[in-house]
This record gives sequence, structure tokens and C-alpha cells, in this order.
Amino acid sequence: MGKALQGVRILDFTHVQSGPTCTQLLAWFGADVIKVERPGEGDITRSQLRDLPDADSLYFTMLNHNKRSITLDTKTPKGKEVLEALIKTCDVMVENFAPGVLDRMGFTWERIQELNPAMIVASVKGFGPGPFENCKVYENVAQCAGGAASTTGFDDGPPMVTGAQIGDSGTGLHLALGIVTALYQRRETGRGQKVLAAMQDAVLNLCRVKLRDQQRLAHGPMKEYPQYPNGEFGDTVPRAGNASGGGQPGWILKCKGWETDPNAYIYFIAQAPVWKSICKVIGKEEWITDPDYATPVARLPRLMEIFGTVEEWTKTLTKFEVMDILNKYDIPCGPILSMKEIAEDKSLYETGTLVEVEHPTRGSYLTVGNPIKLSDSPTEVTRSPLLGEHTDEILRDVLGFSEREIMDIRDSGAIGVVERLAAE
Ligand code: CAO
Repeated sequence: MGKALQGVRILDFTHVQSGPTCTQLLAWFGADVIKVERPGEGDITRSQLRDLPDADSLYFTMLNHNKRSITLDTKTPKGKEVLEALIKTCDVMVENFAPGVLDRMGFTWERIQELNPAMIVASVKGFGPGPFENCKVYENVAQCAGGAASTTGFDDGPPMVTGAQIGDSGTGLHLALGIVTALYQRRETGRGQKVLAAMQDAVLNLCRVKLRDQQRLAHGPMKEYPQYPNGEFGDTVPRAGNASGGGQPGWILKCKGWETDPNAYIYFIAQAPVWKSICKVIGKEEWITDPDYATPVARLPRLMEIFGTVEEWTKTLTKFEVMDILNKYDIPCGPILSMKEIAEDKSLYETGTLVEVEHPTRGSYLTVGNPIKLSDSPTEVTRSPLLGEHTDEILRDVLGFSEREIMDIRDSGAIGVVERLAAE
């Protein structure tokens, strides 16, 4: 079966997390992704948070599947020559260097356009144009600057970052969409263009409902927030704890075993259409007609009391028992799953969302596969490349250099010493 992005060639000049997650998605959709790495160390994540002494870290292997790797010192004359050849052959360059790095290397937008006017140059930066545009940015900086941290956590605690990598992987996703859109437009115009996804912008986009609430504040307290009716609202969106934030109030409730298991909890949603069923299940049938509880508006000032009563019931059952019972009545809820529970969930393997991958130096490891499923372009997850593993084949087969030219490039030091598979 063909692949959606077959024939598209990506010059992957990315490192760490945000850029690599973007190009990994493109590779999963069938693009030929050529990762350019500095000789010797390569992407810094290869050696970060290592669990095995001589194997690429899980950090690297889980972000760089289905790619080829070429080592290249792009600050040397020969390295620049090879990069120029890559620019001429590739459709898209993806980079997430600190601001100004590509220009300093001699590869300005104008220069790239000169080499290949059809090239799409896609960048992740921490901030868009403005006061912070020259700053280096990592995940949590973006979460803080994009409005996620100030709106996450509890009212009486400090701002909080989330475990989901919305700044890095979230921006990578945004960039991937920008790239395929630019490729689509190029079919008409024949021209490349710049694609920018700033991490602050991507996080803010994911915090859209909080900017909605900032404007709602001017018109009175927000009744679905836990601050209502007893707490104070200031002039900015407060942290809402575990409130669901939408029109359907929700909270995290303890389940059987919560005293010792940090994840024995369930997310419970008091959805209005199933209110009667909720009352029956928890044994509070009188709430069905009691005017203090019968309507969503009447319930708003009593939400914490209601959740407390539901919790008395959930505490008698495991989260999975609660899930089974509530779902019989279409009452929305979700168990708090630990990473261990997720890693053991067979159904996620069946859909390809979790995948076991073989790696020549680390053995088998578990990874998250492509979360986006295309019926005509299935994803087959293959391992991440060793540093420079494909240098020769890219120089020869993609760029068409002769053996003599490859020898010259090697002698110049521009590609360093290429790592070989142990099996060779
Ligand atoms: N050959 C030669 N030099 C290379 C090279 C290669 N193949 N690849 C990279 N380099 C050089 C660059 O030219 C640069 O050198 P100069 O500073 O002399 O111009 C140098 O490596 C460092 O690049 P950098 O500044 O991008 O890397 P850093 O580790 O200092 O910063 C990061 C990392 C992520 C903070 C920064 O790249 C950044 O802000 N990127 C944009 C935002 C982003 O993507 N952040 C998410 C990261 S994931 O958490």
C-alpha cells in the first residue's frame, strides 16, 4: 500500500523534542526524512537521560523513528557543500535551532531560496516576532509563557506545568500541519514558503478556552469554577484545579485503594442529560426532584458537595468497577491510568498506538506509535537511526556523489567517523 507523503523528502535539521516529533510524524506518513546531525555527538538527546551506557537514549529513539541519519559539520566548507546539495534535492527543511543559528551558518531564507525556490523552510522557535523573539526556549518555558501554567493547578498553590509536552510535541504537531498545508499550496504556486510555529503560540492555541474565560470574567463570576460561590475571583483567569471547565462540571474522585495507590481515582462528569441516572446509581434519588439539585443551574453552587457525595460511592469500588457501572448509564467518566497501566493495555498494541521496536544496540523497547491513523496510509514504525548510519547511502544514492567525491568529503572531516552497525 502507498503512503500519503511518499515522494516528499525532508531535510530534518531538528534536535531535542519539538522539531523531531514533527519530522517523525511526516516520516510515519511516508516522507523520506533525512536527519542531519553534527559528527561525534549528533542530536544532544542521543546521550541525555541514558538508561543503558552505550545505547542511544530512549529520549532519542522514541522521537526519531523511521528516519535516516547523515552526519555533517555544516560549519565546514565541505559540510556546507553537502548541505547545499541536500537543500537542492529536498522539498522541506525543518529546523528548530535557536534564533539566528541558520543565518550564522550562512543559510538565510534568501540563500535557501536561491538554491531551491520550491523549498519550504519550517521552523519552531520559542516566540514569534516581538520582545522575546531571540530567546532560547524549552518545554516548560513555553507552558509558562503560553498561559498553561498560570491556569493549571489549585487556587491555593503555585502555577503548575503539565506532564503532557504541549510546548514541544504540541508545537511539533502544529508545525507538521503547517508543512503539509504549504506542500499543498506549492502544488498550485510552485513556490516554497516559510512556516513558523512558535511554542508560545502553540501553547496559547491549546489554552484557547482560558482566553475565552479571561473575557467572560468581565461579566461576572464563572460559575463552573471551584471558586464559585465562596472563593474570590480576581482580574485574571484563576487555576481551576480539576474542574472540567466546560458546560459539564467534573472533578477527580477517590476510588477504592486511594490510601495507598496514587492513581486510584476516577474523573467523574455530572453531565446534565444523565443526572437522573447519576442520582439512582449513587442512591440519592431525592435529588432528581429536589429544586436545589434538579437543574444544572441549581447544582452549580453545590458542585463540591455533590462531588463529595458521589465520592462516598466511588470510594467503595475500584476505578474500573466505577467505570463499568457508570458507562452502563452513559455517564461520562475516565479512570486515572498510570503509565504502567497504559504500558500493559493490550488494546493499545492492537491499534498500533503502543509498539514494541527492536534496536540493534538496546534490544527491544516500547514506544508510542502514530496517534493519527490513515486508512490508506498505514504506519509501520521502524527504529531510529544510529548516528550517521545512512551517511554513505545518502551521499551516493540521494545526492549522487561519486566514490571519489565521497572520499574527498570524508577526508575533509565534514562527516566525521561514521558509526557502523555491530552486525556489519
Ligand atoms: N554542524 C555544525 N554546527 C551545528 C550543527 C551541525 N550539524 N548542528 C548544530 N550546530 C550548531 C549551531 O550552528 C549552533 O552554533 P552557533 O550558536 O555557533 O551558531 C549550535 O550548534 C547550537 O545550536 P542551538 O543554539 O540551537 O542549540 P542549544 O543547545 O544551545 O539550544 C534550544 C537548544 C532548544 C534551547 C534552542 O535550539 C532553541 O531555542 N530552539 C528553538 C526552540 C525549540 O525548539 N525549543 C524546544 C526544544 S525541545 O525541548
